[in-house]
Amino acid sequence: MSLIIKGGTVVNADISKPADVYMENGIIKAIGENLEVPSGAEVIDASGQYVMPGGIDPHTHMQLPFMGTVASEDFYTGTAAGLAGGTTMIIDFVIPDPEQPLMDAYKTWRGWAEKSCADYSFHVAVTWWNEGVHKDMGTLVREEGVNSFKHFMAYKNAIMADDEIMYNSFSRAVELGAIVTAHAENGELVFQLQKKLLEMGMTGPEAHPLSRPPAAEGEAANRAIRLAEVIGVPLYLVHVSTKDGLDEIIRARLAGQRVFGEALAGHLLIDDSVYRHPDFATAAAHVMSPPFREKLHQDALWKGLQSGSLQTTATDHCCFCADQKAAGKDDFTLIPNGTAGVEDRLAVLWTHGVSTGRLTREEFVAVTSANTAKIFNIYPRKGRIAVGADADIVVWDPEAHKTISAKTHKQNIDFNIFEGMEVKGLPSHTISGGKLRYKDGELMIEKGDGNYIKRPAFQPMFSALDLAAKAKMPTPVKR
Ligand code: DUC
Ligand code: ZN
Ligand code: ZN
Repeated sequence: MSLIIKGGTVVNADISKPADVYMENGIIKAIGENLEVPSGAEVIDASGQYVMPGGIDPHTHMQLPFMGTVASEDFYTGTAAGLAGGTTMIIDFVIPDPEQPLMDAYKTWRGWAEKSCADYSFHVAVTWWNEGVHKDMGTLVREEGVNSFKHFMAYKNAIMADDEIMYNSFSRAVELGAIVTAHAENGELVFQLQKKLLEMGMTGPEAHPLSRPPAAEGEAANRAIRLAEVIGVPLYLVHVSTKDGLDEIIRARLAGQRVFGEALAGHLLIDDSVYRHPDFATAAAHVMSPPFREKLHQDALWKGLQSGSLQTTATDHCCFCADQKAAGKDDFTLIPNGTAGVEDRLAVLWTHGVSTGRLTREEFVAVTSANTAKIFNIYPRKGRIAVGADADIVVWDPEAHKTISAKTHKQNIDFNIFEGMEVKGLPSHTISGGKLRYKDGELMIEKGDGNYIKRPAFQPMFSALDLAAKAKMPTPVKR
């Protein structure tokens, strides 16, 4: 199976140049101007278009069992919607129930994901702690290609990781050469504020952002960062939604700490007024955590991306339809948290990032694929158009435009948070594993086309505690 893209401009995170790209059996074999068309190769004309690494969405939740229901988008429909938007890989989350062995949950998610039609990988959440979790983390890193572990600092009485769990898990991650990630919100504060708001009679979605103030993110971001600092583990903060969280990242990075931050397309573009919409269904459709914020935070997040203080973009794609959201009609804390976006991320970031001059084309590639591939250790196999890399490519037509709508999107959800948004710049073709999977509105996919991507561990590091012990810990006073 061979394919050649002719006449486009190849855009990588560091450089752009006019070049044809030839691929065979899923791997890029040649890049150069005026390549000859090998006999039998399928030809894609990319004149006037950009040839970029396929998007990697490092934060999705396909068919997640959550808050008493199951996300409506499964691994097949979700990866298909991603391909339609130029995204060729997702990193989803295995989320064990407390007391469930990590390996059991991991095998369950692997089974669900077999129907994916684009490549996928998994972060694994640490929601509880015992010796078995310690052992399973080792198996996941050494045998299964998992190099990142997630910690939910919110969702008290469910999946929340307290400081003790984080201490144990962060310390184990250092030994294994893994990176830790965190959903940074102070779960106790959120829990107490939810109770208080309900007692005050505030039962509607307008109470959702009030129960999760920016300070709750700032505090948790700082706590995760400080734990990671002492333990000496690299940390990736998912869905940074506030200036408060971003400021903690900036401070830590200036101090030399390996801390990374992710921005969601939704947080960059939607503000908290959506929760005050008079129609319950519309307001509830926007309920996700952390919530959409006041505009000042959007400005900060854009600046964070522009300056490199935030490195990646994602969606937290987690779909619940109106009938599922209705579970919280009389109590906002029961509205399943989640919104969609895997199909729209690239188009909205191009439109509001590149077309506005906030990001260059190369920076767009950095924040939509290359940086994620680097942080999660699959670069340059993914996130780069290079000889030897996987042939996961989006051919991007900067002139194509559309109006985003739930009526026409491919995502399996009855609502789109970007409804009515005009976007200019869309994929004309998406190639995944060297095969054309999407062309001008049509998907050419089958269940199981995608592969599980192992992510190797980083060089295991000594923990800061070990180093401190060797270097500077005082010897006990003898009496
Ligand atoms: N936030 C959401 O909105 N949904 C899933 C999990 C999360 O942290
Ligand atoms: Zn989260
Ligand atoms: Zn999430």
